[in-house]
Amino acid sequence: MRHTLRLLAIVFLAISPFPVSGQTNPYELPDPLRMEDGRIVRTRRQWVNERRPELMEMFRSQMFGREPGPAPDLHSEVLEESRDAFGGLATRKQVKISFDKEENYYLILLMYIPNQRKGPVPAFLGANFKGNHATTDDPEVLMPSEEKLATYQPGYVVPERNSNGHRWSYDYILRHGYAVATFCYHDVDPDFHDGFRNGVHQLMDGDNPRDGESWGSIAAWAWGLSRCLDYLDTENAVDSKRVAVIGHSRLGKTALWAGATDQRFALVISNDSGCSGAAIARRKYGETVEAICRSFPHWFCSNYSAYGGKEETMPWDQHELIAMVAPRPVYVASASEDQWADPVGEYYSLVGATSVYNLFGLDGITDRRVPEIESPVVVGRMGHHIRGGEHNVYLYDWERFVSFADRFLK
Ligand code: GTR
Repeated sequence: MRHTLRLLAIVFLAISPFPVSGQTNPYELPDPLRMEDGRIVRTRRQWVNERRPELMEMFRSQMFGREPGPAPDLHSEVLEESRDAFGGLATRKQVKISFDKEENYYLILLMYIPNQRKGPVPAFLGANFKGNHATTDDPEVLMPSEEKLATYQPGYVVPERNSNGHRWSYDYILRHGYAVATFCYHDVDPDFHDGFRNGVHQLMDGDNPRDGESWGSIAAWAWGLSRCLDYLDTENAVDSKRVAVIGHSRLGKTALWAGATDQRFALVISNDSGCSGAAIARRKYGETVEAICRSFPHWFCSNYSAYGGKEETMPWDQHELIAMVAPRPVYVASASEDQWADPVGEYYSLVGATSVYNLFGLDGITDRRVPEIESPVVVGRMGHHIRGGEHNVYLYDWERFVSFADRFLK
């Protein structure tokens, strides 16, 4: 009887209208606290030792694939450093982080560290789409080298300087006392499907045959974020215990997976991550599992495509990816016109993860009425907003991320 009532309530809530569009079919979310054998998780210990590993195994084997261990020979070289960035506001540091001894595999990390600081500062770390030089008008930022470009997609056209500058509010972040670090995601794994011959797959897998659980590109980018954190651990000006991992869109999915696989990240932010990120798959609203696997098969392990059109058979849903961040702070941001990413479904992931935060004695978001546009919500260690406008990252988003991080990383 109790079960029937709960089911009716879920069905009713799933089909009720909300201020941001996104009506969908009835569905029932898997209970993050229910073990595969039916037992209900009642203690943090059970979550940490039993249920979380079970879910991680699910995400690894069915969705992102199994990421390898650390890089065989991680080392770094400072290519350029200056205290004069942005008129003296920050120190700019451009570091080559190599994964192997021969330096065949590396990324270039662009870092800005506020000059006004008393000790190590907290930081935001996120991959970028178009290259470090495209995140700013700072003319000293290195362009991608010919050697690197040769590994990118054939015909790749180098974006102009500052062409994605609006997404990186460096000035604002630095003035609020945070360092910020970014690298181009193609450096780790070029974003095109060549059968995993390129990028770090080749380095870490060699000629090992791939199977349904082999890691895809999102797992590779997340692995790259972890390697940057390895490096930040050696960087005195940054406190590697206070690093927020952040990403937009496919890199928002990546940030969530990095936050799940690497619990050293102190805070996790997904911006417009949508399908296979924060959005509930069972809603099948906007981008679906089938659509994403058709367009971007290389982002995932090949087992994932079996759930296309059959989301209700998934033994998990995306609220459990959010739950994997618990008890650390998590922020999910959406944009009102970004219906492809399903803002309503992104919000419901937070609601769905709350029971896990509760287990840690923390509050979470429980209100099923989706907040109005630009009415940010913070409950316990969960934050959320829907910016008015398109799929993108703007200063408005960074203002929210910084104010959320101020609560936990300062
Ligand atoms: C879209 C894709 C989304 C999102 C986006 C992006 O084409 O359908 O899942 O990741 O790309 O990364 O910009």
